[in-house]
Amino acid sequence: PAEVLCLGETMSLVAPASPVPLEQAPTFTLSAGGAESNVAIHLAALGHRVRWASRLGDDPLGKRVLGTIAAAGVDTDLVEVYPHAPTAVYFKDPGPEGTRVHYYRAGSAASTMDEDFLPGGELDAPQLLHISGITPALSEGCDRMVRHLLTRERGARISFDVNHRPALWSAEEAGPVLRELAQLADIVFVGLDEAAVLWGVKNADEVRDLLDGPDTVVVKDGAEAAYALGRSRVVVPAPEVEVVEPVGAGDAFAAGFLSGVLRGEDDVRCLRLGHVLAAHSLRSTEDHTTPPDAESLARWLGCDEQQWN
Ligand code: KDG
Repeated sequence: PAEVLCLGETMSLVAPASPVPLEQAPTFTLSAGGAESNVAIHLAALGHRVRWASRLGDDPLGKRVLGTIAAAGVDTDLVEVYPHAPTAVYFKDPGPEGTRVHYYRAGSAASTMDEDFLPGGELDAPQLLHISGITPALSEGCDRMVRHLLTRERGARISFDVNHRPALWSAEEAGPVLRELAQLADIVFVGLDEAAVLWGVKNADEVRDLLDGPDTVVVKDGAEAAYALGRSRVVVPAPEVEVVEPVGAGDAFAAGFLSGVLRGEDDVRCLRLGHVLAAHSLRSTEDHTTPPDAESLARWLGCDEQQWN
């Protein structure tokens, strides 16, 4: 049985082969991009048994997405192919101010999911169910599905990455909804910059005051540090990284942290694993890359963060 079930939309991802703006880029790669399936792919690469569930269109892009995720070692048995709506597409547009994304996802197959998606038992097997704040922004049905998952009686702990996507909904609209949903989860990931925009908070402790429901709140303060605020309060500084392209690093961080949770590591080592995977992802234009091998992971985990840079 899978240890983790990740649930959410995955799109076909068109990205410039080198980090230049979409308008000028001469060549592109076509891959699969979705926050939750990115987490699944990282976890599979780290040796975990992981499943991804979603809906895809009955089209070549959907087949390609499915093939990519399955080839990464993720169980895709629960993925539904839906004949009445297409697989979504998005483009990455790297620029001097960071990477912008352009979505072609309204009315996609995944946006038709609702509270009847994945009945009963299928959700109970995993130790962790990983979902994100992208899903409730996709449609009313998807919003109901997420609420249903968070409020039903459950065996699995729920990991919720806040993942505010401004291209889908404004901070005014998203703020109260994402706070309400995050309060119902067990482990929450949120960027400090994102929390500042959504909720007007200034530091990690203020995030924790606002989110007192989950047993662990992980606050990522960009290139500075990450905090795990639970029964204890732990801070681990981030390693120095030369950033090639940032999209997808949050998913890598979540996967690293969750891998630590599954291995029964303490919060410090969970945060370190998060940083190591995020650093790896920041150096690539792809959403997911091969993670560091077991030997370098052990080396990172074993050394004190003062020695990181
Ligand atoms: O975290 C990366 C994701 O944002 C990206 O792969 C696409 O899932 C995605 C989204 O909805 O933005």
